[in-house]
Amino acid sequence: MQTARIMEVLNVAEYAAIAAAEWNGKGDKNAADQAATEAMRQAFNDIDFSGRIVIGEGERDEAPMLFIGEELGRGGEEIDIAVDPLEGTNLCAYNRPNALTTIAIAPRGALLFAPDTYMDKIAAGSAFAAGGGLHIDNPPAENLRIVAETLGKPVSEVNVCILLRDRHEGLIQAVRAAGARIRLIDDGDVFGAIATAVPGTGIDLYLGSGGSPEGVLAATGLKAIGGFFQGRFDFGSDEKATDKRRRAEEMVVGTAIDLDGVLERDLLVSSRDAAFIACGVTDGEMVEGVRIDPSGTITTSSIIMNAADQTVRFIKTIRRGDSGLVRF
Ligand code: VTB
Repeated sequence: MQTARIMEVLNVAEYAAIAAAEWNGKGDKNAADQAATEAMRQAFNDIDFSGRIVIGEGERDEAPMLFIGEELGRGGEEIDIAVDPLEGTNLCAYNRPNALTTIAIAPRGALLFAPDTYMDKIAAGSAFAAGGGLHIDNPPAENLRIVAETLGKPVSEVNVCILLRDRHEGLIQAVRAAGARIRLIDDGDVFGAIATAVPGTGIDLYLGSGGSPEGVLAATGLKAIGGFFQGRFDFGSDEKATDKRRRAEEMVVGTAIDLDGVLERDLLVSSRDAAFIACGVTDGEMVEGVRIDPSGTITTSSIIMNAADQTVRFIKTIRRGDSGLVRF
């Protein structure tokens, strides 16, 4: 992605974060999500490109905006877009760390249309670009041994990020039995997966099942900077499972996706060119949240992972307030 395009999309993520941050700690996750979604859509529509949502707020009949298939922008370069306008709506509503606005972009056709189902995931940073033996089907202890060996530290110092969910009880027990540390998160597994590639977060490995759309977003960032990601759809076994699988079958027609197979990073994001952009809403280890100075100056912090120029950028943007002054 051209740097100029990236900056335009960064602007979109920033606008969404500023809109969502109004709701930090206000206990209303739906209002926060709606604010982020509306701001994101408006800002995308100001760009001279032909954007198409492949991962968004839902299907056309269930989401009023940023629905799958929605066309955005004023026309131009054809780009596919995956968004989670507010990743961690609860994190924002309760002012907990790491609520982000997230966007992935890639050339038309490169991002998987992810079905609305869970995905088992394993993610790690660029020390594992070639995998190094990591595999979603390995027992956790084996993956932990590989991470420890590659990073040159004992398993007892390996830090694994896992979503705090009942379905992860067995996984958590296995990781504890192996002796590793666990960073349990309430929500926000895009952060959890991406954080494996960002020094300073302290997270070495991400394991567990979260949303499939969030999987594609994380895979884009990890691909852009040479990290490791594998997934596998999990349709569950309840009464909705058959319906979910049927919808997923429709979505992957004509692709190389095996609904029960291992989803390698490059199946989820098939182009060499791709970028992941996230802006902080609440404070976190990777980026800070939105700051609004009494003068009205607004400061946002974002991360951009861009495959085209093989960069990771941490960007702090300061917007002048009504006073017209920039206060640092
Ligand atoms: C994750 C996480 C999200 O949903 O994908 C998770 O990244 C999965 O769903 O922030 P469950 O909550 O049903 O486990 C979120 O927590 C919320 O969308």
